[in-house]
Amino acid sequence: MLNLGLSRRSLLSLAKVAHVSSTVATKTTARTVTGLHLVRHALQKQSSQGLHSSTSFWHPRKPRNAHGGGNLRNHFGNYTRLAPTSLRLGVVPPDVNGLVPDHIQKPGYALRGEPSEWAAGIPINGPEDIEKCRHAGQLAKKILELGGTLVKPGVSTNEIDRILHEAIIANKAYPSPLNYMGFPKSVCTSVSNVIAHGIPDNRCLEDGDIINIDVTVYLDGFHGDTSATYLVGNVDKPGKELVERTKEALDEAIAICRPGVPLNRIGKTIQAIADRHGYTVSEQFSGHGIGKEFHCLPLIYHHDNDEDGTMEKGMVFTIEPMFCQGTAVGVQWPDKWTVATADGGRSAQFEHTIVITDNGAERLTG
Ligand SMILES: [Co+2]
Repeated sequence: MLNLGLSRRSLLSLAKVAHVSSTVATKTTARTVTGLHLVRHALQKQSSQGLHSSTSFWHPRKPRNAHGGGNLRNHFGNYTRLAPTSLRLGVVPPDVNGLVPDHIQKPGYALRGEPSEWAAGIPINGPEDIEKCRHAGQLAKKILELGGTLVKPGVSTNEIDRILHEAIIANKAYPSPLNYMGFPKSVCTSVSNVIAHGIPDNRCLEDGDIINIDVTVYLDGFHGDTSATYLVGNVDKPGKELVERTKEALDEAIAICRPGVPLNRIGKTIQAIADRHGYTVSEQFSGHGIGKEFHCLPLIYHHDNDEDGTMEKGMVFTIEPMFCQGTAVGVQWPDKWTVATADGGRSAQFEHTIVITDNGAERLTG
């Protein structure tokens, strides 16, 4: 779970989606305007310039909120689009002391919510640290699999969060997302048009949803991070294909990893698969180094990129591509966490933590 903000390329594709002239986007810098504000800004410009407005973009026919029920048919398929249920800004940070027993070893940010500064370089892990990453990774895998068994219509994402939280604690680990920069829950649950960082709530899963469950655990001083997208009941064909292709992209990307390979080969591999099948790749989130820290270098971009850096034995990082049906540009909800596609299309994600070995890569969460 690492939000990079909007890239310049994303801004340009947002302009395309909103049918706004590209001058609007080029005048707007990625760092000064985010998410929803950016969209509003673009649309104000758009109306003041009397340009054609896209109804499917900003006003999906009869927008329904997450609790409204009923399926919404649109050109991306047959599923319910989620929308914010509150305009309250931000979230209330969790009561970590009330939720996690004293005997559980907590990461440095757990009580204050502030992660530490990043180290300048990419950590190279020795055999002992890798073994600990493997333990954390294998627990994350087990918890995610438990999450998968809970996915069915009628189950709330709060319920999934509660059960996984208890299971993580029972295994003497800490749920890494809890109070990471104030995140209020123990796992992320991102449903249908939510790209990432969805917050578990009392919405019940519906037949036809897809849901990504993102699990990170902190065990014996090391984090392990994995996620998968599950089908809820009967999902339409475009939804199933989106999920399958995203998983395929992660598998293909892991398959090219070994010492000496440029890190940017990961993004090129993933982008090629997305292009072949007509999907877009989120550029707002990246994979990341992981180990003693939840997030560290290297950043792993999933889109076509020319960043520097070469894989070395002992590097531990995540690969976690997000494919989208329409635009990959996301807007952030008022909760300041949830990022959903700007056009309401669905997004799927899969993630593993891997370590670079002598002649390939091992899935620590596989
Ligand atoms: Co991650």
